[in-house]
Amino acid sequence: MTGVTAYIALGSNLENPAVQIEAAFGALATIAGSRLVKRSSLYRTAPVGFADQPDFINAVGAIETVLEPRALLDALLALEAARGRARTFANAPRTLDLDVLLYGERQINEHGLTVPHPHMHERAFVLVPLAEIAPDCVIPGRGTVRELLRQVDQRGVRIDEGARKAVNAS
Ligand code: PH2
Ligand code: MG
Ligand code: MG
Repeated sequence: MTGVTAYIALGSNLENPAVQIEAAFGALATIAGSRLVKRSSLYRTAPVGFADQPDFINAVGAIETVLEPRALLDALLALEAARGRARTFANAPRTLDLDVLLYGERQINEHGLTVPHPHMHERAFVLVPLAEIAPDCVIPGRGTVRELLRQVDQRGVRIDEGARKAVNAS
């Protein structure tokens, strides 16, 4: 299959986040016309934006896909809904968030679909796991992941050994 490489951010801070993220990697691998080609470790991260909520588990996956960006987004939203994602307010706690970070080098500005993800270059909880699997990847209009990572505060983002154990035990 020849397709485009897209990077997906995974996040959860409700209902056993590490299990949610592991299940989400499994689900990403089942999206039609797509295959999961890389996945980062699981990271435990302090909440950004709305602070009064549990820590997150975050990770990043790379898929190769023949789906157009809108069809990919729809598939991700369906996976979120299947995990019981409720949309209440911006940055609210969630069982599963799946965001399109990058779709090749395309820049897209459509309703509900902005690629590159408009905040990815400033969020350590995205850049740290992305750098683990694709440090030389270019964020169009911004620079390489490696360069951008140097400019963010990485405190509050760490590999979660506890999460790994929780997943193995389940
Ligand atoms: N997602 C947000 C807002 N804040 N903070 C962390 N640590 N991890 C996230 O995934 C996250 C967040 C909006 O999607
Ligand atoms: Mg989202
Ligand atoms: Mg998000």
